[in-house]
Amino acid sequence: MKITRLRTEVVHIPVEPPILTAILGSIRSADCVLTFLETDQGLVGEGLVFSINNRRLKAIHTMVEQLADLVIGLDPREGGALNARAWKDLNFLGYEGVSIVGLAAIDNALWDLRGKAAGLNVAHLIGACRPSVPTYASGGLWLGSSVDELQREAAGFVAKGFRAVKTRVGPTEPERMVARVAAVREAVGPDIGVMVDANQQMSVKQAIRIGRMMEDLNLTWFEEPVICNNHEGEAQVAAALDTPIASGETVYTHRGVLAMLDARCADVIMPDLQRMGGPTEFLKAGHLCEAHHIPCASHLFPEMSLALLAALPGGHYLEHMPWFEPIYRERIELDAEGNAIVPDRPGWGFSFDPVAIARYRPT
Ligand code: SMN
Ligand code: MG
Repeated sequence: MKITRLRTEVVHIPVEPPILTAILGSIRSADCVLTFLETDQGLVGEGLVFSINNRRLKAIHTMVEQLADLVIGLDPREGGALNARAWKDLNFLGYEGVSIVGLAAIDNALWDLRGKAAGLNVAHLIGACRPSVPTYASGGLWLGSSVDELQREAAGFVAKGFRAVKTRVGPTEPERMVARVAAVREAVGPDIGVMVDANQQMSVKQAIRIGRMMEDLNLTWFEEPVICNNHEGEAQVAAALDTPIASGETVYTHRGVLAMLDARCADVIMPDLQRMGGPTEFLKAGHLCEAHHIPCASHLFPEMSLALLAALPGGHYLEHMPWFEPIYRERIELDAEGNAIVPDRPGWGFSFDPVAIARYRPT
């Protein structure tokens, strides 16, 4: 089998109502470059990368298309050759940013194709460690919600079957911030996991102070307390608190994860599939985490990350963010314990819906 063509589609998926975040302000849309790898046997591999509010999407789109020559002519059974070629090719531009996001789009589609060619879900192609993966509801509990709304939303997630939820903390005085998190804990009770994401907005001292104020809330983790490139600062926060520190969504490739592990700056690492550069690198990062006894969670892209976390011995929580749901035919399903079930469908097991693509195509 040979890959004969790389095709892309752009979709503009509204996030409604818009979300307020500490780092990016208002989020109004998730804009994706969908990537299709066509073959001489009729099989098609699918992957996506995205940007928020359509920022720099053209640059990403162009990069994906510019990298097509790395994959055209490749036999999907020799998919590992993509990364070998990409490291040489991207040496000139660098191993972060748009070049790696472009690679991710292609590697995402290539792994889907490998699974489809074998008739196996990607998790089963690799060799799954478990049939389902713990997950948390992440598409809610934003900064714009009142305390009442936070409590209603949190209880709603539990009613839907989630056993963990993530809330965000933003630029308010510490007492108010902690009261909002305490309200979420109160709404879900003691048996549900609660994560808190600070989106890099605190100083080391603030993070330690606020982290200490939250210790009694029994959080599953406190995420990205300080700016993402301050691994030393993250390490100080991690050392000062009993609450686990999660970080990693903003670093690139397994090299970025390795630097975090070396710095001992997080108790949980949560690689982002597109910043990793696709599944090949995500898995490498996951194995490095295991070697360092650090659980590996995921950031966004639940429809693809699910298979990868299921296949990692140290696989941890899947972030359930519903932003991309509208363009998939299938939905992630939860089992009775609130874990996301690995589908018994080939490739990612989640496929793009052509009707939805047409609906969300920018005009
Ligand atoms: C997040 C992700 C994407 C946009 C805004 C915030 C957040 C998360 O850091 O972890 O979901
Ligand atoms: Mg985060």
